[in-house]
Amino acid sequence: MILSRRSLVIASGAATLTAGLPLAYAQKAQFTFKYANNQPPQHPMNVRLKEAVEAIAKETNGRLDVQVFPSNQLGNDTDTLSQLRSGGVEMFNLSGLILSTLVTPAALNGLGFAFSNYDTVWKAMDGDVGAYIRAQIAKANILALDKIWDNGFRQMTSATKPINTADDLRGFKIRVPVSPMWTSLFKAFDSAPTSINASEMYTALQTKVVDGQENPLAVISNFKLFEVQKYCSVTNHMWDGFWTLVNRRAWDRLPADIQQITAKHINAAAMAERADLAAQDSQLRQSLEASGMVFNTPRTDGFRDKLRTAGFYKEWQGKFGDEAWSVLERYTGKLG
Ligand code: X2X
Repeated sequence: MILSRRSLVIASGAATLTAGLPLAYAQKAQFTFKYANNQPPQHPMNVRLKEAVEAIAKETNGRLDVQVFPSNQLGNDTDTLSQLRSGGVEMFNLSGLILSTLVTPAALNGLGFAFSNYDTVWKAMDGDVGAYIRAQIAKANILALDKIWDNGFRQMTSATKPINTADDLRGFKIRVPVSPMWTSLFKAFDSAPTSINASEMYTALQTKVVDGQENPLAVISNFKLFEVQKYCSVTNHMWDGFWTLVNRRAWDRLPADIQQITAKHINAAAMAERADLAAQDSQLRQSLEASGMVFNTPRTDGFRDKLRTAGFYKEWQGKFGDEAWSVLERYTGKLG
Protein backbone atom coordinates (compact mmCIF):
# COMPACT_ATOMS: atom_id res chain seq x y z
CA MET A 1 0.00 0.00 0.00
CA ILE A 2 1.22 3.47 -0.64
CA LEU A 3 0.35 6.58 1.27
CA SER A 4 -1.75 9.13 -0.50
CA ARG A 5 -0.09 12.40 -1.39
CA ARG A 6 -2.08 14.15 1.32
CA SER A 7 -1.09 11.78 4.15
CA LEU A 8 2.49 11.94 2.96
CA VAL A 9 2.51 15.71 3.24
CA ILE A 10 0.95 15.57 6.71
CA ALA A 11 3.29 12.81 7.84
CA SER A 12 6.34 14.73 6.76
CA GLY A 13 5.03 18.02 8.10
CA ALA A 14 5.60 19.29 4.57
CA ALA A 15 9.30 19.11 5.34
CA THR A 16 11.38 20.95 2.79
CA LEU A 17 14.82 20.01 1.62
CA THR A 18 16.28 23.09 3.26
CA ALA A 19 14.20 23.11 6.48
CA GLY A 20 15.43 26.58 7.38
CA LEU A 21 18.81 28.08 6.79
CA PRO A 22 21.86 26.93 8.69
CA LEU A 23 22.74 29.16 11.64
CA ALA A 24 25.80 30.39 9.77
CA TYR A 25 23.52 32.72 7.82
CA ALA A 26 22.29 34.56 10.86
CA GLN A 27 20.95 37.50 8.86
CA LYS A 28 17.21 37.14 8.51
CA ALA A 29 16.27 36.33 4.94
CA GLN A 30 15.02 39.35 3.04
CA PHE A 31 13.42 37.12 0.45
CA THR A 32 11.92 33.65 0.82
CA PHE A 33 11.10 31.66 -2.32
CA LYS A 34 9.17 28.43 -2.61
CA TYR A 35 10.69 26.20 -5.31
CA ALA A 36 8.48 23.26 -6.36
CA ASN A 37 9.08 20.17 -8.48
CA ASN A 38 7.56 16.75 -9.10
CA GLN A 39 10.61 14.55 -8.49
CA PRO A 40 11.31 12.57 -5.30
CA PRO A 41 14.15 13.89 -3.07
CA GLN A 42 16.65 11.27 -4.28
CA HIS A 43 16.38 12.20 -7.98
CA PRO A 44 19.57 14.02 -9.12
CA MET A 45 17.46 17.12 -9.73
CA ASN A 46 16.69 17.47 -6.04
CA VAL A 47 20.17 16.42 -4.95
CA ARG A 48 21.68 19.21 -7.08
CA LEU A 49 18.94 21.67 -6.18
CA LYS A 50 19.69 21.20 -2.47
CA GLU A 51 23.35 22.04 -3.13
CA ALA A 52 22.37 25.05 -5.23
CA VAL A 53 20.06 26.62 -2.64
CA GLU A 54 22.75 26.18 0.02
CA ALA A 55 25.24 27.91 -2.26
CA ILE A 56 22.73 30.71 -2.92
CA ALA A 57 22.16 31.21 0.83
CA LYS A 58 25.89 31.29 1.42
CA GLU A 59 26.74 33.68 -1.39
CA THR A 60 23.86 36.06 -0.63
CA ASN A 61 24.74 35.87 3.06
CA GLY A 62 21.29 34.53 3.79
CA ARG A 63 19.39 37.31 2.02
CA LEU A 64 17.59 34.82 -0.23
CA ASP A 65 16.17 31.66 1.34
CA VAL A 66 14.98 29.20 -1.33
CA GLN A 67 12.89 26.39 0.11
CA VAL A 68 12.65 23.36 -2.14
CA PHE A 69 9.46 21.29 -2.16
CA PRO A 70 10.02 17.98 -3.97
CA SER A 71 7.41 15.31 -4.82
CA ASN A 72 4.66 17.81 -5.68
CA GLN A 73 4.22 18.65 -1.99
CA LEU A 74 2.55 21.92 -2.96
CA GLY A 75 0.18 20.35 -5.49
CA ASN A 76 0.31 18.43 -8.76
CA ASP A 77 2.06 19.98 -11.76
CA THR A 78 -1.09 21.50 -13.23
CA ASP A 79 -2.01 23.16 -9.89
CA THR A 80 1.55 24.30 -9.27
CA LEU A 81 1.66 25.99 -12.67
CA SER A 82 -1.36 28.07 -11.58
CA GLN A 83 0.38 28.89 -8.30
CA LEU A 84 3.51 29.94 -10.16
CA ARG A 85 1.44 32.33 -12.25
CA SER A 86 -0.37 33.80 -9.25
CA GLY A 87 2.84 34.10 -7.22
CA GLY A 88 1.94 31.54 -4.54
CA VAL A 89 5.01 29.62 -5.72
CA GLU A 90 8.03 31.60 -6.91
CA MET A 91 10.05 28.90 -8.69
CA PHE A 92 9.05 25.66 -10.38
CA ASN A 93 10.83 23.01 -12.42
CA LEU A 94 8.33 21.94 -15.06
CA SER A 95 8.38 19.89 -18.24
CA GLY A 96 8.08 22.18 -21.24
CA LEU A 97 5.40 19.87 -22.56
CA ILE A 98 3.19 20.47 -19.54
CA LEU A 99 3.94 24.18 -19.73
CA SER A 100 2.68 24.01 -23.32
CA THR A 101 -0.90 24.02 -22.00
CA LEU A 102 -0.07 27.72 -21.51
CA VAL A 103 2.77 28.33 -24.01
CA THR A 104 2.31 26.04 -27.05
CA PRO A 105 5.90 26.30 -28.42
CA ALA A 106 7.27 24.91 -25.14
CA ALA A 107 6.34 21.46 -26.45
CA LEU A 108 8.64 21.80 -29.48
CA ASN A 109 11.43 19.57 -28.15
CA GLY A 110 8.93 16.81 -27.31
CA LEU A 111 7.85 16.15 -30.89
CA GLY A 112 7.83 12.37 -31.42
CA PHE A 113 11.23 11.00 -32.52
CA ALA A 114 12.64 14.49 -33.20
CA PHE A 115 15.90 13.80 -31.34
CA SER A 116 18.00 10.67 -31.61
CA ASN A 117 20.85 11.48 -29.20
CA TYR A 118 21.87 13.74 -26.32
CA ASP A 119 24.52 15.53 -28.32
CA THR A 120 21.83 17.01 -30.56
CA VAL A 121 19.49 17.65 -27.62
CA TRP A 122 22.00 19.82 -25.76
CA LYS A 123 23.10 21.66 -28.91
CA ALA A 124 19.47 22.51 -29.64
CA MET A 125 18.34 23.29 -26.10
CA ASP A 126 21.45 25.33 -25.21
CA GLY A 127 21.23 26.86 -28.67
CA ASP A 128 18.47 28.28 -30.85
CA VAL A 129 15.65 25.87 -29.95
CA GLY A 130 16.03 26.66 -26.24
CA ALA A 131 16.37 30.39 -26.92
CA TYR A 132 13.25 30.35 -29.10
CA ILE A 133 11.22 28.52 -26.44
CA ARG A 134 12.41 30.80 -23.61
CA ALA A 135 11.44 33.86 -25.63
CA GLN A 136 7.90 32.46 -26.00
CA ILE A 137 7.73 31.66 -22.28
CA ALA A 138 8.76 35.25 -21.49
CA LYS A 139 5.68 36.48 -23.36
CA ALA A 140 3.55 34.69 -20.75
CA ASN A 141 5.29 36.77 -18.08
CA ILE A 142 7.29 33.82 -16.78
CA LEU A 143 11.07 33.73 -16.70
CA ALA A 144 12.79 30.50 -17.80
CA LEU A 145 16.44 30.26 -16.74
CA ASP A 146 18.95 29.42 -19.47
CA LYS A 147 19.80 25.80 -18.71
CA ILE A 148 17.07 23.20 -19.03
CA TRP A 149 17.37 20.20 -16.69
CA ASP A 150 17.37 16.71 -18.14
CA ASN A 151 14.28 14.58 -17.67
CA GLY A 152 15.37 12.18 -20.37
CA PHE A 153 14.55 10.07 -23.41
CA ARG A 154 11.26 8.37 -22.73
CA GLN A 155 10.60 4.62 -22.76
CA MET A 156 7.29 2.78 -22.65
CA THR A 157 6.38 0.46 -19.79
CA SER A 158 3.49 -1.92 -19.41
CA ALA A 159 2.02 -4.31 -16.89
CA THR A 160 0.66 -6.57 -19.60
CA LYS A 161 2.96 -6.92 -22.64
CA PRO A 162 6.13 -5.65 -24.24
CA ILE A 163 5.63 -3.05 -26.97
CA ASN A 164 7.40 -4.35 -30.09
CA THR A 165 5.58 -2.61 -32.91
CA ALA A 166 3.27 0.35 -33.45
CA ASP A 167 0.42 -2.19 -33.66
CA ASP A 168 1.04 -3.17 -30.04
CA LEU A 169 0.00 0.36 -29.09
CA ARG A 170 -3.47 -0.03 -30.63
CA GLY A 171 -6.03 0.34 -27.83
CA PHE A 172 -3.24 0.41 -25.22
CA LYS A 173 -4.45 2.10 -22.01
CA ILE A 174 -1.57 4.41 -21.27
CA ARG A 175 -1.07 7.21 -18.75
CA VAL A 176 0.34 10.37 -20.28
CA PRO A 177 1.23 13.67 -18.58
CA VAL A 178 -1.30 16.48 -18.96
CA SER A 179 -0.28 17.94 -22.31
CA PRO A 180 -1.74 18.00 -25.84
CA MET A 181 1.56 16.75 -27.32
CA TRP A 182 1.38 13.47 -25.41
CA THR A 183 -2.31 12.94 -26.06
CA SER A 184 -1.86 13.62 -29.75
CA LEU A 185 1.14 11.28 -30.01
CA PHE A 186 -0.68 8.32 -28.51
CA LYS A 187 -3.91 9.07 -30.36
CA ALA A 188 -1.83 8.90 -33.54
CA PHE A 189 -0.80 5.40 -32.40
CA ASP A 190 -4.51 4.57 -31.88
CA SER A 191 -3.85 4.07 -28.17
CA ALA A 192 -6.19 5.08 -25.36
CA PRO A 193 -4.20 7.80 -23.55
CA THR A 194 -5.40 9.19 -20.20
CA SER A 195 -3.95 12.48 -18.89
CA ILE A 196 -2.78 12.00 -15.30
CA ASN A 197 -0.33 14.12 -13.33
CA ALA A 198 2.92 12.49 -12.15
CA SER A 199 1.77 12.66 -8.52
CA GLU A 200 -1.12 10.29 -9.32
CA MET A 201 0.80 8.06 -11.74
CA TYR A 202 1.80 5.25 -9.37
CA THR A 203 -1.72 4.83 -8.00
CA ALA A 204 -3.23 4.90 -11.51
CA LEU A 205 -0.94 2.03 -12.52
CA GLN A 206 -1.43 0.14 -9.27
CA THR A 207 -5.22 0.29 -9.48
CA LYS A 208 -5.10 -0.53 -13.22
CA VAL A 209 -6.86 2.61 -14.34
CA VAL A 210 -4.19 2.30 -17.05
CA ASP A 211 -1.91 -0.57 -18.13
CA GLY A 212 1.15 1.44 -19.02
CA GLN A 213 3.01 4.72 -19.04
CA GLU A 214 6.12 6.20 -20.61
CA ASN A 215 9.03 7.92 -18.83
CA PRO A 216 12.83 8.01 -18.69
CA LEU A 217 14.52 5.22 -16.72
CA ALA A 218 15.41 7.60 -13.86
CA VAL A 219 11.71 8.36 -13.31
CA ILE A 220 10.71 4.69 -13.66
CA SER A 221 13.25 3.96 -10.95
CA ASN A 222 12.69 6.92 -8.60
CA PHE A 223 8.89 6.63 -8.72
CA LYS A 224 9.27 2.84 -8.10
CA LEU A 225 7.18 2.03 -11.15
CA PHE A 226 8.96 -1.34 -11.37
CA GLU A 227 6.65 -2.42 -8.54
CA VAL A 228 3.59 -2.02 -10.79
CA GLN A 229 5.06 -2.45 -14.32
CA LYS A 230 6.65 -5.55 -15.83
CA TYR A 231 7.89 -4.61 -19.31
CA CYS A 232 10.08 -1.76 -20.46
CA SER A 233 10.30 -1.11 -24.19
CA VAL A 234 13.21 1.11 -25.18
CA THR A 235 11.56 3.34 -27.78
CA ASN A 236 13.29 6.69 -27.08
CA HIS A 237 10.15 8.20 -28.60
CA MET A 238 10.79 11.70 -27.27
CA TRP A 239 13.14 13.80 -25.20
CA ASP A 240 11.79 15.96 -22.41
CA GLY A 241 13.39 18.34 -19.91
CA PHE A 242 12.43 20.63 -17.04
CA TRP A 243 12.66 24.40 -17.35
CA THR A 244 13.38 26.39 -14.20
CA LEU A 245 10.41 28.75 -14.26
CA VAL A 246 10.32 31.88 -12.10
CA ASN A 247 7.37 34.13 -11.33
CA ARG A 248 8.26 37.38 -13.07
CA ARG A 249 7.12 39.77 -10.31
CA ALA A 250 8.99 37.80 -7.63
CA TRP A 251 12.14 37.81 -9.78
CA ASP A 252 11.90 41.55 -10.44
CA ARG A 253 11.75 42.21 -6.69
CA LEU A 254 15.22 40.67 -6.25
CA PRO A 255 18.23 43.00 -6.39
CA ALA A 256 20.39 42.42 -9.48
CA ASP A 257 23.22 40.75 -7.54
CA ILE A 258 20.86 38.18 -6.00
CA GLN A 259 19.31 37.49 -9.42
CA GLN A 260 22.75 36.88 -10.85
CA ILE A 261 23.86 34.61 -7.99
CA THR A 262 20.61 32.63 -8.16
CA ALA A 263 20.71 32.12 -11.92
CA LYS A 264 24.37 31.11 -11.74
CA HIS A 265 23.87 28.39 -9.12
CA ILE A 266 20.64 27.01 -10.55
CA ASN A 267 22.08 26.83 -14.08
CA ALA A 268 25.18 25.10 -12.71
CA ALA A 269 22.97 22.63 -10.83
CA ALA A 270 21.11 21.80 -14.04
CA MET A 271 24.41 21.11 -15.80
CA ALA A 272 25.52 18.86 -12.93
CA GLU A 273 22.18 17.03 -12.99
CA ARG A 274 22.57 16.33 -16.72
CA ALA A 275 25.94 14.74 -16.00
CA ASP A 276 24.52 12.74 -13.06
CA LEU A 277 21.80 11.24 -15.23
CA ALA A 278 24.26 10.41 -18.00
CA ALA A 279 26.48 8.64 -15.47
CA GLN A 280 23.54 6.65 -14.05
CA ASP A 281 22.14 5.57 -17.39
CA SER A 282 23.61 2.10 -17.96
CA GLN A 283 23.34 1.14 -14.32
CA LEU A 284 19.66 2.14 -14.20
CA ARG A 285 18.68 -0.49 -16.71
CA GLN A 286 20.55 -3.14 -14.74
CA SER A 287 18.92 -2.19 -11.47
CA LEU A 288 15.45 -2.17 -13.06
CA GLU A 289 16.15 -5.63 -14.51
CA ALA A 290 17.27 -6.79 -11.07
CA SER A 291 13.89 -5.52 -9.79
CA GLY A 292 12.18 -7.83 -12.28
CA MET A 293 11.53 -5.63 -15.30
CA VAL A 294 11.95 -7.21 -18.72
CA PHE A 295 13.48 -5.00 -21.43
CA ASN A 296 13.12 -5.06 -25.21
CA THR A 297 14.39 -2.69 -27.88
CA PRO A 298 12.01 -2.37 -30.83
CA ARG A 299 12.95 -0.96 -34.23
CA THR A 300 11.48 2.52 -34.44
CA ASP A 301 10.83 2.88 -38.21
CA GLY A 302 7.33 1.43 -37.94
CA PHE A 303 6.44 3.85 -35.15
CA ARG A 304 7.59 6.83 -37.21
CA ASP A 305 5.70 5.59 -40.29
CA LYS A 306 2.55 5.30 -38.23
CA LEU A 307 2.92 8.89 -36.97
CA ARG A 308 3.52 10.14 -40.48
CA THR A 309 0.51 8.42 -42.00
CA ALA A 310 -1.68 9.54 -39.08
CA GLY A 311 -0.79 13.15 -39.96
CA PHE A 312 0.96 13.76 -36.64
CA TYR A 313 3.85 15.81 -38.05
CA LYS A 314 1.62 17.88 -40.34
CA GLU A 315 -0.66 18.66 -37.38
CA TRP A 316 2.20 19.88 -35.20
CA GLN A 317 3.94 21.80 -37.95
CA GLY A 318 0.67 23.71 -38.27
CA LYS A 319 0.39 24.28 -34.52
CA PHE A 320 4.00 25.36 -33.99
CA GLY A 321 4.27 27.37 -37.21
CA ASP A 322 7.00 27.41 -39.83
CA GLU A 323 9.47 29.52 -37.86
CA ALA A 324 9.54 27.18 -34.85
CA TRP A 325 9.63 24.15 -37.13
CA SER A 326 12.63 25.39 -39.07
CA VAL A 327 14.53 26.25 -35.86
CA LEU A 328 14.03 22.66 -34.72
CA GLU A 329 14.95 21.18 -38.10
CA ARG A 330 18.21 23.14 -38.03
CA TYR A 331 19.32 20.60 -35.40
CA THR A 332 17.29 17.47 -36.11
CA GLY A 333 17.30 17.48 -39.91
CA LYS A 334 14.08 17.16 -41.92
CA LEU A 335 11.14 16.12 -39.78
CA GLY A 336 8.02 14.14 -40.64
O1 X2X B 1 4.93 13.47 -15.52
C1 X2X B 1 5.87 12.84 -16.03
O2 X2X B 1 5.73 11.79 -16.63
C2 X2X B 1 7.27 13.41 -15.90
C3 X2X B 1 7.76 13.17 -14.49
O3 X2X B 1 8.11 12.78 -16.80
C4 X2X B 1 7.18 14.86 -16.24
O4 X2X B 1 7.39 15.71 -15.43
C5 X2X B 1 6.82 15.20 -17.63
